[in-house]
Amino acid sequence: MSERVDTARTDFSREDAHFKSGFVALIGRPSVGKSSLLNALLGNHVAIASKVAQTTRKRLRGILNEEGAQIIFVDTPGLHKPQDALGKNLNAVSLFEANDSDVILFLLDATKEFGRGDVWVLTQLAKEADDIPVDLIITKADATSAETIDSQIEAATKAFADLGKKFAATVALSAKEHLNLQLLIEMVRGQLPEGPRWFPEEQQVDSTPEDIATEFIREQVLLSCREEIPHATAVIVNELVWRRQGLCHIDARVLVERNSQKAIVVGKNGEMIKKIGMAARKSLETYFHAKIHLTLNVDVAKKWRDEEKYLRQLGYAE
Ligand SMILES: Nc1nc2c(ncn2[C@@H]2O[C@H](COP(=O)(O)OP(=O)(O)OP(=O)(O)O)[C@@H](O)[C@H]2O)c(=O)[nH]1
Ligand SMILES: [Mg+2]
Repeated sequence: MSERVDTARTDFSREDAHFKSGFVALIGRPSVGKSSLLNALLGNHVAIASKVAQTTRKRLRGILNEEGAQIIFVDTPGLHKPQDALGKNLNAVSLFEANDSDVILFLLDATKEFGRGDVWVLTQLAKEADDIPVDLIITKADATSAETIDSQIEAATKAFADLGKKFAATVALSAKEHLNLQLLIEMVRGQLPEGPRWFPEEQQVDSTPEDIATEFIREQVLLSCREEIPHATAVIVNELVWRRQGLCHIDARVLVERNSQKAIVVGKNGEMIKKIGMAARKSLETYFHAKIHLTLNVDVAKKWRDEEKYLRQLGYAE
């Protein structure tokens, strides 16, 4: 709770005696659709989403203001079997956020059979966040049948019951088709305690402009490159300066782990990095409503995923 008071709480006055507010953690295995759901709930592209597992590497708070309530949805990294120090840190972030929330949404992909990874996540929740209500959220309902959704609900409910727990509520939804999102908002609102407005009404996320730039550049690497490149890539923003109103200069470094990866990200005659830069600039211009001047360099940082020094510099370590 101390961190929340330091960084987020800006207005301690209650709007009225019955104002509702709280933190709602989006928890689940990689690629279940946590970040896509956050974007759909906020109606804006704030969190990066891709087919690659472990797209999200940092907590991201998205703030939804409703009449008489403020709901803070917290996007988290997918819980998975870690392969390196980065993976261990990502899991720790997700479990910390689950523990620090008022409501947990356990997201289950309707298109992937309920499995051991999901049971592991539920076990962690039963252990680490024992006293917090957990809702079952079936995602990607647009991409499967009603029967499959029912069997997913049945499997997850049984697995949670085997741990002596019960979901507080269940919703099947689609971020892609905006199906049942309002239902989710109403349901969560009913589960929140009375509390203050934690963030000013005009604030939509708790990320800095540098965080947004880092992520939007990394998103384009994930969308443009395959195989091991997405996992081996990190981005550092060296400089973000507003030259004047409506014109921002961003200088950033794309880190990869090997020379061979650098050759792929740079591409023949620099074509790949040019494509990545152009696409990132476009999405940053949409987000910031400004003209963006972006310079990108690609550097090799050997084994950065296991190097405490890099993990700290990238904000992936405690
Ligand atoms: N059909 C369909 N696809 C979806 C939906 N939501 C997300 N996806 C797809 O699922 C993939 C993973 O989505 P993300 O939102 O990045 O998943 P995540 O849970 O945040 O993944 P990590 O950050 O890696 O843990 C992407 O290719 C999305 O386009 C949905 O409602 N319907
Ligand atoms: Mg994500």
